[in-house]
Parts: sequence; structure tokens; C-alpha cells
Amino acid sequence: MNIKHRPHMMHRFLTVAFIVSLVPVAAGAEDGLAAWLRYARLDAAAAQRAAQGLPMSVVTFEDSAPVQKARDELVKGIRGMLGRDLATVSALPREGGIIAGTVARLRQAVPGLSLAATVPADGYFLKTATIGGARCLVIAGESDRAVLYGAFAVLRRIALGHALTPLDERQEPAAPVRWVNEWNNIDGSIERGYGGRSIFWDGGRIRDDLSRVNDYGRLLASLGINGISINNVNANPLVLSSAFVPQVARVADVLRPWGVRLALAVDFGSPQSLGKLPTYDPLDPSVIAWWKARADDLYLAIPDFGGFVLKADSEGRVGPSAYGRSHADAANVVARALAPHGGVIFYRGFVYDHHMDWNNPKNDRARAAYDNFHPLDGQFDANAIVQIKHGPIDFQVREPASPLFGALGKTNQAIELQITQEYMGQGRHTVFLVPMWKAALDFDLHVGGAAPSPVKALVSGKTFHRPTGGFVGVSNVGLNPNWYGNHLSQANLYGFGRLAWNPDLTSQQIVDEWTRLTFGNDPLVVQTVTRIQLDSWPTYENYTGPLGLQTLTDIVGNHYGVAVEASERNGWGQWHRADDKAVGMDRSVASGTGFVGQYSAAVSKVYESVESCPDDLLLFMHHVPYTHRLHSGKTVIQYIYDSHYAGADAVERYVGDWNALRGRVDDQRFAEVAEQLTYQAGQAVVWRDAVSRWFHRASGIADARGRVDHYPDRLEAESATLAGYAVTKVTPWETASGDGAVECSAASCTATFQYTGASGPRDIVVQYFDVNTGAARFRLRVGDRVIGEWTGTDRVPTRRLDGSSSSRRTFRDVSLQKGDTIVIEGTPDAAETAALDYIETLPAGRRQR
Ligand code: GCV
Repeated sequence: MNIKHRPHMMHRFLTVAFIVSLVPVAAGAEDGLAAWLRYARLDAAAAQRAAQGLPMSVVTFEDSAPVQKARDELVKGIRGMLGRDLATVSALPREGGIIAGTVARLRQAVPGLSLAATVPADGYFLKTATIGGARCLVIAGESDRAVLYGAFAVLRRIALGHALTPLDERQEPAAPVRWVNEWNNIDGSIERGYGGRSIFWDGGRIRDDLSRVNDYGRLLASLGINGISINNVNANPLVLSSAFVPQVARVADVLRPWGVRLALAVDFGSPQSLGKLPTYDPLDPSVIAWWKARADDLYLAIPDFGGFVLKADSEGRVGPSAYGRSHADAANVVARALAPHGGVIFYRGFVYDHHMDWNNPKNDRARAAYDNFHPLDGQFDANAIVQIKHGPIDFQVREPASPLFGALGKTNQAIELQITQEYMGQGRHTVFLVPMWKAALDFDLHVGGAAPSPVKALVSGKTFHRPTGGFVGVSNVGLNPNWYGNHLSQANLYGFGRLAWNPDLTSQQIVDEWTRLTFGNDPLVVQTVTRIQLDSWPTYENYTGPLGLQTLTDIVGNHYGVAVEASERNGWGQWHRADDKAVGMDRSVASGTGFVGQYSAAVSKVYESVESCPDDLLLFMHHVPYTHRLHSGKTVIQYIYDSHYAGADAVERYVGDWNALRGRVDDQRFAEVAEQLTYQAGQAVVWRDAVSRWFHRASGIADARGRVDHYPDRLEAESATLAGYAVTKVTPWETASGDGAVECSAASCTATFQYTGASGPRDIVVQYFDVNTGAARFRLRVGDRVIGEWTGTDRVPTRRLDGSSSSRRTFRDVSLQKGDTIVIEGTPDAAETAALDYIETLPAGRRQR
């Protein structure tokens, strides 16, 4: 065997101490920046297990940046987790090493190494082998970046406590496209971003300090994500200007070592608005030449530029319809400019008319993607990919899989999944989205003849043997140290990346991995966090819009708080059509919009009939009376009530479960997650009451369990003795208890309540409004006793008293005597009026009602 040994290195290897720390690592403060790549020290037993037989050096033969990153990451990770310092060498030492490199190079450098004949694009091998009598761990990648993927996989195994020897694993990604989109504006704001300002842009240009971009590239590489577009799909034409090219090239330089290709979202009108041409008609020769010139310019500076993302003819963006051209014409003019350089265009399938006449019962936004793109199947160039949101509407809490996935047999496609939590609690609520994505990815659209054709196979190009396709996640990370504004939301990026690599992984596997990597292997922590995460989507669905109602959030506003009617009587087409007798959109072929007919016969048969339609999509597909009985036997209206109470109760349980982890999770993350879950528990009550009261009023049918509109422990602020406070209406009405709220327009005001309940310890809940226009102060007194003081400084996305600003504070174990006066003093600040909704006195420790 032809192996070069370097004896002079030997001494160094032998003197490197094999130290496995027996000292438990203190739970220091962690801010979440390292996410799942913390490389925290393993406990002694796990470290010893992983270290057994692990060589003491990393051997690389290549200078390419991704391979060097792989080497550095191995050194860093093994030092962190095992307390071992690996040597880095460029020749195989006599006692073996961790050999990391591309398959092609390793075959040359280590001829005795036997690797399978073929390795798919971006695939890698992990293999323990005896080479020249020495034990080695081989990480062999098809490409530079695949070496990096292999290194991260080894580190993941160590962190999870899996044995490294023996190892013989061949990994390949499900699809070539594994991208993220960041909807960042060039001024540094982020559309639907909840984790702070952009890590890429600031004040109309690329940031000077790109260290967070480097950190992000590392996270993406650890998941096998290989492409990123860094600006909003509602694109500013300026990004294509020559002046921007060097700036954008800086970002590409930072991401390249991590194997992540850079892309831009472009505006279809750019040839006219930026290029000053008289037209942006995709068939006009000057426009064709313009796109080509812009692409050529970019590729000069960024030879591995990934391509463009295009949103056209959608939500006010210009598109080919202006010239009577098709989406294929639009995609192809850009595709042809990119093709000579190996770039691709992602053409978004999110095209619909947001001025639809809501009076027409046949109109249906859900039909739009299929109606627009199915007729064009086969007309898109080979480097064009139609990027399709996972459901036919827009990231709602429950949607069926888009029928368009099954209707493009001759077109490349990618699924668009939303990691940022628009419509899904915006990082203020913990909602683990992987189970929702799995439901779409695993759904069989029955378009593959006898063979199953789940969405994951369609988008990966497997069903129709397409050259490319895959997965795009709308990510929107920000400068917040924990990326999304919520530590637990990081699991969504992790889950997206893992599914893009292997959509057959289960939600349980993914969350188990993520939790161990992010919070360690303490069994109680793992059990608690995985349970909360796995339960969180159905819980969110329960307290927002169950049965296929869609999220029921304020769709004409911030897409966050509850506003049951916001979707109705406007052109946006997210209608649920609830009236006094019935609820749901009739999308059947027989009597509705015909959307169901866009699916294959096997699928449409199930959705077409009320009897066979699954309950969780019933109101997405059908308009049924409130008294309709679900498969469970429960009526629709009672299900709406019960699910909302179940959802709110579940979040309150999460708070208790999380609090039991005190001391097992580092202090900073423990406190921040505790605060987030407590807030979510309060918001879940706001949602619960608003939705259940709205449907109570609409249907006139009482809750069989007597809870809705009956709150015996509540004292409404409107009925308190008010000094300075004045009663005000709240819009939408369902977001305030009773008849509204009270607002203070004086320097300070008081609301005084008489406590008439039994004497004893009570939890006092104060429901108040915290808008983002000031920092009003509040004080809670019982008689002269000050129980608590707080300031309304939360940056919730609203200036108004509504479901987003309604906030809750609970003071535990307050001793109350019958006849006590409970006083809230409110001191407004700027435009925040120290508004109050109600107080509630609950027997100490009892669930909120
Ligand atoms: C970037 C939804 C969001 C928009 C987003 C759009 C899209 O409508 O509310 O903010 O625009 O989807 O995906 O293009």
C-alpha cells in the first residue's frame, strides 16, 4: 500500500494528551448563536465511548476552502465535545487519522482505500478502515462541500452519543436543490422577519460586518443547504445594478467556503425601471439582451453565482401578463441569460389575483397556482424551476398539499416551505413546523400510475425523472443572537435542512436530534423539549383555526393576532365563509369552486364528499352547518370550542413542563424560553376566547360545557370604578372581553375592582394591552399593598388595541380577603394608553379560565 508516513509528526501525536474531561461542564450563559453547533462537552461516559478508537489527527490533502473548513470544524468540535486536541496534517501518520477529502483526491492519495464506484452529487462516505495497519476514519465527499457535509455528520454522531466505529455509511441528498430564501430588504428590514434586522443588508447596501453571514453559512452547511437568495422576492430592481455587484460578491465570498451559492431575487420590470428600456416584454430582443448582460456581469464577479428568484404577476408585482406573455416566456428569458453560466431561475408559483370578487361563490384563490401553471407544463427551459408553496393558499396552519405538484410532469419543481413563522406565531409562539411539512411531503397525490407519488418524490424530480428540483425554505434569520427571536424556533431551520437532505426522516427523529444538539442529552430535557415541539403544531392549530378554517389571523394586517373576519369580504381570497348557519369554503366539484377536481381521481374522491373528507380539512373543502357531526361524533361548533380550550390548556402545560428544567438548561436560554412560553400561554387564551366567542355569537349555539362567554372569575375593566380611565371599543370586537376596554388619557389613571370571592390565596391575572407606540407603566395594588409593577415594552406588531396587543400578566399566590379592593394604576407613555381589559382572580395554582 502506497502511503506516505511523516515520522517527524509522530512525536507530536504521541505527546498530544488524550484527555477526556471528567469535570462536568458548568451551564454557562448561552445566547443561542451557536444553535445546534455548540459542541458542548459530553459527559465522561459518552465522551469516552466516542473517543474510543478515534484517531488523533485530521488528514487533508486539499487546499479548497470547504475542505479546510471541514478540517477546522472537526478540530473545533472534537475539542469542544471530547476535550481532545487533534493535530492537522497533510500526510497520513503511521497510527492513522481522520482522512477528509474529495473522493477523487482520496483515491489518488490513499490508493489502498476502497470506496464504492459511484457517489452521487453532494453525497459522501463515512467509513472506518484499516489502512497500512492503522485505523482510520474516512470522510470522502463527491465534492468539496460534500466533504464538509461528511464532517458535520461525524460531529453530529459524536454529539448524539452514537458510536463512530465501525462505520460504513453512504449518504446522498434527496434532491439537488436545497436552498433558503431570505426576504430581506436592502434597507435592512425583513419582510416577515421576526429575529431582528438583516444580517446581509443595512441602509441600502451590504453590511460592512458580515460575521453573522459567516455564522449562518456554517449553520446552513451543517444541514447540507447549498444555495441562498439574500433579498426579498418583492425585489428592489436596484439589486441588479452594476454598483451592487461588488457588494453582493462580498457575500458570495463569505458563503463560498461553506459550499453555499449566492442568488438574488429580481424584479421582472427591471429592464425598464433599472435598464431604462421602453419595455420589459420578455420576447423583446432588447429585453433579452438586457437580462443576458446583467447575468454576464454578475458571473464575472461571482463565477459560482446560483441564479435568480422571480415573483411576477403576484401581489402587485409586474409580470408577463402586461404584454400578454406567459409565465414560461417570463421564466425562459431569464433562464436563457443564466444557462451559459450554469445558473437556474426559480419562478414562483405563488400567482393569484388579490382583487377577486368575494361575492362570486365560484371564485377561489386556492385554484390559482394550478390554473396558472398546469397549462404551461413542458414549456419551461431545463434550468427553470417552478417554486410552489406547500399548500394552495399561503402558509396557513392547515392546508392540503398543493395540487400543482401533481400537475407538472414535464417541468422542474421545488417545494417552498416557510421556516419564518408568518401566520404561525411569528417566533413569539413555539410552533415546530416539521410535522406540518411532513404531512405535505408524505402526501400521495396518486399521479405516478401504480407507484406511489408523494410530494417529496415529485419535488425531488424522482416521479417524473426531472433533471433538477428540490426544497426551498423561506428562512428570514435576523441579527437577534438566537436568529429567529425564539430559541425553540431554530428547530424549524434545522428540520427544514434535514428534510431537504432526507425527507424520509421522521419528525421524532429530527426533533430528538435537534434537542440533543441544542440542549444536551439530559433525558428530562430531551423528553420535555421533544414533547413540547411535537405537540406544538396541533396545539397552535387548536387555539387558532382548526378543521381547515385556516389560521384566522389578521390577514389584512400583521398576520399575527386573531381577527376572525379579517379574511372575509375582501379580494385576498382566504375566505372561510362563516355565517349564522354554516362555515367553510365549498371547494367541491359538485357544488363548489371545483378546486377538488384539480387533484387526481383518487385524491379528489376523498376530498369531494363530506363523508370521506378528513375532519382536519373539512372546512377547507366544504361548507357545513355548525351542527354537522364530525367523524368523532362531535358537532363542528362544539369541536371549535373544545379545541380552543384544549390548545390553551396545552400551552399552559408547556410552561410548567419547561419550568421543571430549571438548572438543567443554561440560565439565559432557560429564562428566555420560559418568558416566551409564558407569553404564548397568555396569547393562547386571547385566541381561545376571541375565536370561541366569535363563533358563539355567529352560530347562537351555546358551548355544551358552559365555558364560552361565561367567565365567573373575571372582573371587566369597563365595570370597575374608574378614575381617569374611559371605556373604549376594541376592534375586532372579539379580541376584548366584555364590551371593550378602558384607556387612560390623563397623566395616570386607576381602575378599582371589589373582590367579593372567598378569602384565601389567589392568582391575579391582569389582561392589558401592550402596543408598540410607547412603554406605559402599570401597578397592581390590593388595598395599599403593592403586588407588582411592570412596563408595557413588548414590541408586538401593532399600534392598536387588538388581538396582537392583548397581553397577560399573572401574579401568583396573592392573599385576598373578601371585600378587598384591587387597584390597577396605569401611567400612559407616548401613544400607549395603559389600556386594560379585565382582571381575573383564580384559586392559586388553578388553570386560567
Ligand atoms: C414576500 C405572503 C406574505 C408576503 C410575501 C408573499 C410571498 O403574501 O404575506 O409578505 O411576500 O406571501 O410569498 O410572495
